[in-house]
This record gives sequence, structure tokens and C-alpha cells, in this order.
Amino acid sequence: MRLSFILITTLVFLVSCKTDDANQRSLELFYDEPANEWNEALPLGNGRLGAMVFGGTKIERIQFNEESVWTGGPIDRINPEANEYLDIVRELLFEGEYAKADRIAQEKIMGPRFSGGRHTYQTMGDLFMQFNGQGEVQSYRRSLDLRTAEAHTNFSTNNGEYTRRVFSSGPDEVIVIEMEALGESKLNFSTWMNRPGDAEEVLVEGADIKMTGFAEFEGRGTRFASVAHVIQEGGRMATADTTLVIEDADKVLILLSGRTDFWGGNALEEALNDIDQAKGKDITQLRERQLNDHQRIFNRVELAINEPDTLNIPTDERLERVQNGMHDPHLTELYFQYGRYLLISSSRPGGLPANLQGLWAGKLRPPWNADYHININLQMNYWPSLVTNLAECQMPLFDFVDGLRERGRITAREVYGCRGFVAHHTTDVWKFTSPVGRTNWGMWTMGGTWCTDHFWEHYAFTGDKQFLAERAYPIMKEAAVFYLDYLVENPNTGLLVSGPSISPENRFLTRDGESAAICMGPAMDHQIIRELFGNCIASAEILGSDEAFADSLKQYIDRLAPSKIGRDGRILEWSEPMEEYEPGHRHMSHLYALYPGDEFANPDDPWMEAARKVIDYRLAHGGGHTGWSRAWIINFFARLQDGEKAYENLQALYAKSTLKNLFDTHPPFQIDGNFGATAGIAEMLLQSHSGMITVLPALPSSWHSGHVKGLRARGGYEVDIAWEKGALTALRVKSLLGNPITIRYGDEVYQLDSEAGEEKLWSF
Ligand code: FUC
Repeated sequence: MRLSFILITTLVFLVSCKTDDANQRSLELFYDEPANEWNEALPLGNGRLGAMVFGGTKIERIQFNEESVWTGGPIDRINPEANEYLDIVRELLFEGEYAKADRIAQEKIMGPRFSGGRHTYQTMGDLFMQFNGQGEVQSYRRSLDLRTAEAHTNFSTNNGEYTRRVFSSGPDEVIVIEMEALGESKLNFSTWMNRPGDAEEVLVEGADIKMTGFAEFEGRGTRFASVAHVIQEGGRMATADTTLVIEDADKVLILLSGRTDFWGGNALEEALNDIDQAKGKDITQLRERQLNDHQRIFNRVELAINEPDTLNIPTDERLERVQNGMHDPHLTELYFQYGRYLLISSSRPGGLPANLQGLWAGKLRPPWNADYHININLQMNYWPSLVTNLAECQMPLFDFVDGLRERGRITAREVYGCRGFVAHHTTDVWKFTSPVGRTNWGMWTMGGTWCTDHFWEHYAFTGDKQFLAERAYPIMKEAAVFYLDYLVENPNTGLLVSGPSISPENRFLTRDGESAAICMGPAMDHQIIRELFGNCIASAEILGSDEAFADSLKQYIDRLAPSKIGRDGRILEWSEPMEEYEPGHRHMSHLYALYPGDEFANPDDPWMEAARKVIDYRLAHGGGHTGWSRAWIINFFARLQDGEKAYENLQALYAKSTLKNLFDTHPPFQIDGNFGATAGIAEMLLQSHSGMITVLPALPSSWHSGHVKGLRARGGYEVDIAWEKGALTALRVKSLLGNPITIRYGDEVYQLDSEAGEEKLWSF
């Protein structure tokens, strides 16, 4: 059936969309018992200062983080022989001597990797409260309300009722813990701070507990300070060694601050100053300021799928039902908004980007140092930022990647003899950029380059030309210049190829049955380079500058080896057909061009079928086993416009890779899957990568009705969509920049002009 679009000028949409309904829907994670372990605690964060709230009744634990508590410091990891061996390795690769080339690259090109825990992100510490005389717990509830960004713990005992509220305030730079005993009951507890290990110093002065320390490795790292300031109503306060003892209070407010010297200041002075600033405000002011700050960003997007939830069961039970095969659209609403919540809480302008655990790490040695892996993980953290209307949350990524350029230039010059800047598979707050560790992860120049696409996308969504001119184009150009020098001609084909390189982090079998990782011209490299060159060419045109440079890039694109489809119909991962060492590998790098790239976008062209075969093959061999890998697959199927498959993989993510507090698990906890799946859910409802706004491209049949409001599309649009019985019923597009609007729904394409600020409404 051909669908005709009726442009209407009334507010029919607002009625048919049942907008009130999504506001009413609960966006709460809640539980009927305290967290038994860290992965059950509930996360709070103001971008910089994070907390995990356990909600214990006898002992409350609040583990807290400050984003810059890092050990180590900048060190040179460049292998001094690298440049000398570069051409030798390339020659061997062109001759097909993969295993030999790999061995030489390992020894002569790769720099040292430090084993875990030496240069690492760390917990700042824990705040404990041990309660006395509360009586036996009779009813209990703890929750995290995504709409308010507050964690609540409420319980009653035979002695009375107790409430706790915790939030991390952006405007006031402290974690606020508000406790109250209702009726006749009183608060009696002792409170103290500590940290795993023994590197800290704790002392009590008046109503302050002060903890200072040095997070270090071989004498380098960050000095940190945290202050807990206790304000009580009623009762008495006493000191016992490094503990504060509160007796018979009606209400207690604890303000908790944390700072490091990472940015150059004095940690203790700053932490004390935060307390001074915050204690001048009463709890109502503190709450209101945090609420406004959070809701200003959070409330931009609403999602409602099917009928409102009537289940009203704890989140862990809800998850368990889904793990047993039940369908639960409310869990998807919650998971989607949780992803947005986590990004707002872990990545705010002026700070560091969300790391492998966002902001939340309870240990001194978190997995992979909770660093910044840039062969997918850091990028995935930011996949939802633009489409789910959180553009400003991506600012820390831009500052961070810009900050890689300085050392990236040295790496480009010393390792490769090239201009431009380069960064490899991983880095950290000390911003190393050289190839380190094993070849099958480290021998890969694309990490920083991939990140530059986020700069372009920021322009694509916001149309911010100043950003394009001052931030995006300069870094994209510097990345592109590197490849002008780095690409070499393959003597066997005459085409330009990258290398020595890998397809992260897979290996292949050579003809002699040995395994090797490095090669010349893996598919992903060229997909990223083509995209980068394309972004530079488009930017030069928009900015009306650098025509000659853009022309040279066009010539390079023409000579760059294209992706290929193999005899079995799958896209080749490497430049020649090779058998995968790990056929179910979690990375599906050769599908970069499907997502997040857009080179494979036309539903009718053969790449799509070939991409599907890649996914099927990977899945058939156990792929998608990490949360982030599964999240990537959801995005792939959304781009393939296969709502059922996208949904099936979302269910699998809940079933296999989701912890009780809805944190994604690698395992263990790693936050990228939360963000990747949030982007995937948005991508099922709205896409905008091929020059048009595609509405409901991958709607699964089980989401029979619903609406989403406030998503963003490339070209500068805000989009609301409503559907019933699987069909679009209403659409609102707000044109933010006045660009022409092209909409696709099914086979129908509709175009019209718009003015900046104008809203177009359709009903069907
Ligand atoms: C990438 C992945 C691993 C892990 C690590 C942090 O290198 O291949 O699975 O997610 O990053």
C-alpha cells in the first residue's frame, strides 16, 4: 500500500501521540533488598564525581570515584627500532610471509605494554555508616530514579521509618547524602572513610572527615583528597579516632567532595572549598539545583513502547523474567533511558570522557585499567550522544582526542616517518599514542582517526560551522595528512593500502596453517580512511577552503583498495580471503562501513547481504559474546532494517550480558554495551545517515505501538514519532537549521522545505 503523507497544521499529533503517558511511566530501577555486591549497587554521577550506593540497613556503603584518580604518568613507549623495520615488514607482507612479518613486527615495532594495575584508574574510596538500634527491618525498598538522578533507600523497622536520599550534584560539585528518621525513631551511627590498600591518610576535624592520598605507580600519579562534612539536626556528635559518631539525630546531611591534582590544583584545598560552597545552601536548594541541571538534559527524550507497565516488580526480577524468555518492552524503555542517564552522569563538558567503566570503578585494579580503548570501546560510549539528544556530553571526548595530537605527532614521525598524528588501539589519561603490546591489538593506526569521525558527526547533527572550522576540520585534516604519507602502493595490485595493520583483534591462518595478525590493507582500515577523506572533502567544500588538499584526497580515494566480497558471499575481513583464527570473534571490524560508518547504506546494494552473511557466520560461531559486541550487532541489524533480528539481539544482551543493576558486562562490568545498545534502540526507530530521515526503519513486531520524542537527526532536526499496530501514525519534525526535510517511511519518500525553528506535523 502506498502511504500518502498529509501535512497538517493542527496539533493532532500531540493528541495521537499520548505524550503525557511517557511522562507517567516509571523510570526507576528498584530492589527489595540491599546490594550484596558492587555490581548490584546503584550508580550516581555528575560527570566527574561518581558514587555507587549499596543501600545497606545496618551498614551503608557508598563507594565513590573521581574521574581523574589515576596512577602513572606520561612515558615514552615507542620502540626505537620501529621505523627501521617498517619497510622490511611491509615487504614480507606483500610477499605473503605473514607469520614471519608478524614475528618481526612484534619484536621490532611494538612498544611495551604495562601489565594491569600500574597505570590505571582507581577508586577514590568508600564512605561507610554503621547504624545502631534501628530494630528489625520489616519492609525495604531501594531505587534509582532516572528522572531525578537520585538514589533512595527507605525501610521501616519495629522502631520506625528511615529514609535516605543520595545524589551527585553537578552545580555544587558534591555528593549529597540526606538521612532521616521519621516519627519517634532516631539516627544513631558511626561514619568513616577508607580506601582499599593503605595509601591514604584519614583524620577527623570538627564535623569533617578528611582523606588524602597518592594514587601512584613508581612515584607517579595523582594526589587526591576527599572530605565528608556532616551536618545534623538534633542529638550529638562525637569523635572516636578517625570516625564520627552521631547520636540521636533526627536528620543528617553528609556532603562528600573529591578532587585530585590532575588538572594542576591542590586537591585538599579544592575539596574543602567544594564543601564550603555547598554547605551554604540548604537541602532544598541543593536538590533543586541538581534536579534542574539533570532534567535540562535528561528530559529531552521520551520513549514509550506498548501499553504502560503494570508489572511493578523489582528490576532484578524483571531482568530475570527476560532472561527466561519473557518479552518486556518496559525493560527496554528503562535500559534506553539508563544509557542516556549513564552518559549524562559520566561525561560532562570540561571533564574527562567516560572510560571503560564510565566513571564507576570500585577497585584499585579495574579490568583493562578502566582506560580508553580506542579500537571501539571509547567510540561506542559516544554512539548515543547525538541521536539521543546529548550532544554536550560528547565534549569531553573532543577535548581528550585533541589532547592526543601532541604525542600522536611524535609517534607518527618516529614510528612511521609520517606527518600528521596517529593513535593506536588504546590510550589513557597520560595520552600515549604508540603501538604497544601484542600485534593483534596494537599494530593498528586507526584509533585516533576513528575518533575524528565523531567530530564530523557533531557537525552533521548540529550544523555548527564554527565547530567544523575550528575543531573538526583541523583534527580531521591532521589525521588525513598522516595517511597521505602512510599509505603505500601494493606492488601486486597497484592500489594503495595501509599497513602493517590488523583487523582488530582477530587473527587469520596463513597458508602454512600458522596464525598471524598483521597484513596490508584490512577492510576496516580502508573503510575508515575513505570516510575520513570524504569528511575532509565535504568540510573543505562547506568551509570554502583547502580546495587543493581536497582534490588530492579525491585522487587517493580513487586509488585506495576497496572492500571486497569473497566467494562465500561474505565481506572479506582482510585484503585476501583468509580463514579466521577465531570465526566467532567479538570484533566485526569489516562491518565498520555498515555501522557506525555509512558506506554500506543502500538497502539494495550487495554489501548489505554480504554484511548479513558476516554477522550470521560470526553468530553461528559464538560471536556477540561480550556485551559491547552484542550491542554492535543490534546496530548492524538496525542498519540492515531488520527489526526482528535487532530485537532478538537486544533480548540476548539482556539475557547474557546484563548485571542486576543493568550495567553491561563483558564480563566483567564494562559500560560500552550500555551505550552501544542505547544507540541501537534509537537506530531501530530513527536513522539519518543517508541524507534523509528514515522513520521506524527496524521496528520489531513486538513493539506494536508507542512513541519516541526528542531524537535528533543529521541535518539539524528534532524528531517525534508515534506508531500503532506497527504503523506510523504521527510524526513531528522540528527543523533547527532550516534545511530541506527529506523523510523516508517504508518505500515512500517525501520532501519539503523548512525554515529554522519551524515544526512540521503529520498524522496518518
Ligand atoms: C577491546 C576488546 C576487548 C575489551 C577491551 C577493553 O580491545 O577487544 O574485548 O573490550 O577492548
